[in-house]
Amino acid sequence: NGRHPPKSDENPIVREDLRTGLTAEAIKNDILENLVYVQARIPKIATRNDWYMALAYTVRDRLLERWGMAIESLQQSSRAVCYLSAEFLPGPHLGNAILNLGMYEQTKEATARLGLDLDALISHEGEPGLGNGELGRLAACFLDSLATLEIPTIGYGIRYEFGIFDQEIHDGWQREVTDKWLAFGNPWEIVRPEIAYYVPLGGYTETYYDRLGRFRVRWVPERVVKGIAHDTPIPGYHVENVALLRLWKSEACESFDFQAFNEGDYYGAVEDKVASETISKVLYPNDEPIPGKELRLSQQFFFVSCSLQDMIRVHRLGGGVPATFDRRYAVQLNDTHPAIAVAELMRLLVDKQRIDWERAWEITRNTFSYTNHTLLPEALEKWPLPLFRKVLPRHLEIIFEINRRFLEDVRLTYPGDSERLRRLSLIEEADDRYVRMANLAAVGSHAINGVAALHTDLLKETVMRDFYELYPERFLNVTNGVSPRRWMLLCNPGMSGLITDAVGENWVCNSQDSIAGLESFADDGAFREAWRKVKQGNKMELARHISERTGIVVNPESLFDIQVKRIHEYKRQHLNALHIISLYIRLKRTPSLDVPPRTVIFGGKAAPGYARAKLIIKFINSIADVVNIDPDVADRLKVVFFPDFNVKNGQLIYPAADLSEQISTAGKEASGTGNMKFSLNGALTIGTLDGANVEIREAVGPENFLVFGLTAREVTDLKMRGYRPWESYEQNEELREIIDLVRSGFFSRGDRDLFEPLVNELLSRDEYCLLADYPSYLEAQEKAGKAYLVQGQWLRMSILNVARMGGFSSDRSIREYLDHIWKVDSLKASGSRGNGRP
Ligand code: GL9
Repeated sequence: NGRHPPKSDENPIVREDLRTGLTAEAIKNDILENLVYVQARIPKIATRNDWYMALAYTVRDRLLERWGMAIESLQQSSRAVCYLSAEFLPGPHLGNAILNLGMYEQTKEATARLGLDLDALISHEGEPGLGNGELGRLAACFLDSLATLEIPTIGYGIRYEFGIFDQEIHDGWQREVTDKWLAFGNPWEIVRPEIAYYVPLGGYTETYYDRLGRFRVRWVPERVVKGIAHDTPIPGYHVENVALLRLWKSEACESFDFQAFNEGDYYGAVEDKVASETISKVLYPNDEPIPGKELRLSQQFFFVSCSLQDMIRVHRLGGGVPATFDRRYAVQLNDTHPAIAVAELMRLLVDKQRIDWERAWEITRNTFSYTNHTLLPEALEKWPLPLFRKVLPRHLEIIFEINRRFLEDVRLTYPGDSERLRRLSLIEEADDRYVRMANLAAVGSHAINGVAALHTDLLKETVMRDFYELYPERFLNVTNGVSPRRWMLLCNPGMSGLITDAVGENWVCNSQDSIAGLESFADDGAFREAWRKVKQGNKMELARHISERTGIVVNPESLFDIQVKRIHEYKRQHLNALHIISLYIRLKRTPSLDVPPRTVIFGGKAAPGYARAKLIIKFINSIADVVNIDPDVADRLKVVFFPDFNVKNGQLIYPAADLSEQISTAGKEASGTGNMKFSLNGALTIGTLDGANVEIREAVGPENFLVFGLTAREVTDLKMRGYRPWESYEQNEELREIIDLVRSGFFSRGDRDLFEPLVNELLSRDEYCLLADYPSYLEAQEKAGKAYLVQGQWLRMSILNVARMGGFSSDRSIREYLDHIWKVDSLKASGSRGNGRP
């Protein structure tokens, strides 16, 4: 089927051999072999997990040869991309790898010959939850695109033993359950004990004179841990290239302190081992204040130091010297989490490689670029100075020196402007002193970007305004994107098939130009009908899972109105909930109401320490409990909270949506990528002019997008004037009725106190302007309902959404990073950029 055309004979790899061939027979034989020789099972007693593992190893076998080649080209390439991120959310690997390798049909045949169902094996796989949400998922989409565009790439991160918690719902409340993604082993990773680095922590610094009589500083750490590489290949789509995901696990340098052991202190002897392993033990859930968490700072430094040492080693293997480090690597800082890299590279170059400060600083700035992912003030990382000094005494000195030189320049640019100096400083000097990581990242990078046009504008106007005025040439926007492989081809085979039939298969890699060809089918009756059937099938599949997971039976003919994302007040799941109550009241009061039946579906985790977000989950489930059993609205309104939203569940949910809820307070959501996944899968968006919604609306056309609410500017103005939310309550009769109903205990079995914290916030402060946006939200919802009743028109809008979403492919984002920031060539290009000098 042309999925994986064999390359010409210059390709040194012969893939069609007995062991790793791509014929059904070769695949079948390898599965059997792996079952016996890796999984140690015979077919007769093999469980589904055994077969899954055998198949995973079979696919991995086919990845490894490509990987060997990729490593080689990485060492030979002129410049490589290193993506430093504390979070990666790759999702299940098996289905994606099979698609990207172009071996789906053959594998289906091979498993069938063994009496196995391929799709069941694919859905058996769990996922590495090594991230909180979109920031980690974006990193995974970027690796997919980098591999597909044949860019030499390493993603560096942490191999958390426990990723993001699993979410269970009990009595409507979220319960966190420890994630055990490694419990059955991980067939996708390869441990590389020989690739290990020492990472110092704590202690103090001292000065000395070296053999040449030069004045030097050395760091005498309190302890040293070892980081060990765990590698996972990330295949590109229908190319030989794979990206390398290299995650660091921490271990003790010596598992045993033999001196302590010999003195009879057995427990003391293993103490160091335990403390060392703690560093990569667990992912921090975000949305909770982090300052003061020494372990978090240690994690950040740990993975950054291992990664930079690794880059230096690989560079040296290729014959490079430290002074040309910046020509070899473009290193992206994914938010401020890896920002300590700026000081660490300076330390490695100055203290270890003995390069002079000015030259080291030039190399550092040429190497790094920084992406900001949020404007929320509570997410801007800063570390209390005493804590920072305790963990990283040498880095504090280096940061002081960077700051001294930096502020000297600022003083020359803005003589006498001490206020500005105070704001730009890497050190916050309030009652307590802090190290400001965003400032460190900004000073140490040659490029700074936001993740959607509006976000980048606001970044320049607000949190990074002083830096923008100082270095306007460093700022640019790169709007996020999502991989059309995972978020269409893999998760929505029905719709993918229709698209390919209509425009050919080029859209998978070249979405922007190719998928636009769908437009001409928007008015084609037969095509619309096929489109409807596919969506309907996806909805039935989701309905089946909903009933399995929650016991709630939903009507697949109803409008699937879906909001899935982390639970946060700024994302306003409770605004959606207010609309449900309004619809409920209207339906009870006017049974003849001309609205389509609706199923409102939620999914998302709340940070364990974020009480109000957890209360929002309880609020949604409490409304569901009342609505779902009320015979007056049976079959017309259902509410579902789908537990444990993650990548795997997302692959089931996005393709089944009719309406996508993107309703954050304008100015708060940096970009959003869920908004893209929904629209790409044929859902209409109801949304505010926030983040990438603005650009999605422009792309799909305002007539195919349901916009509502205040703009970012209007929100700011409203707050400046003095926002009085209780006036909305007093003036809007329906809103008053809804809020009074909640307060009466109607949704909480008579308990009037349960939701008081939510209601109180809305009436007194309403930080996120729910009540201000309520009337226009309701209006947009009414419009959505009416539009859904005219099925032909709705299908037309759905098709046009997909046809016009090609620009939101992560391939487009990555091309922009490559052209404007990284200046790295594709392995397939002849390469005019040559040595990639930035
Ligand atoms: C986020 C933003 O909130 C999103 O709007 C954005 O799409 C992503 C990726 O750029 O980054 N920033 C951030 O801290 N998170 C984001 O999702 N948080 C999580 O990952 C939970």
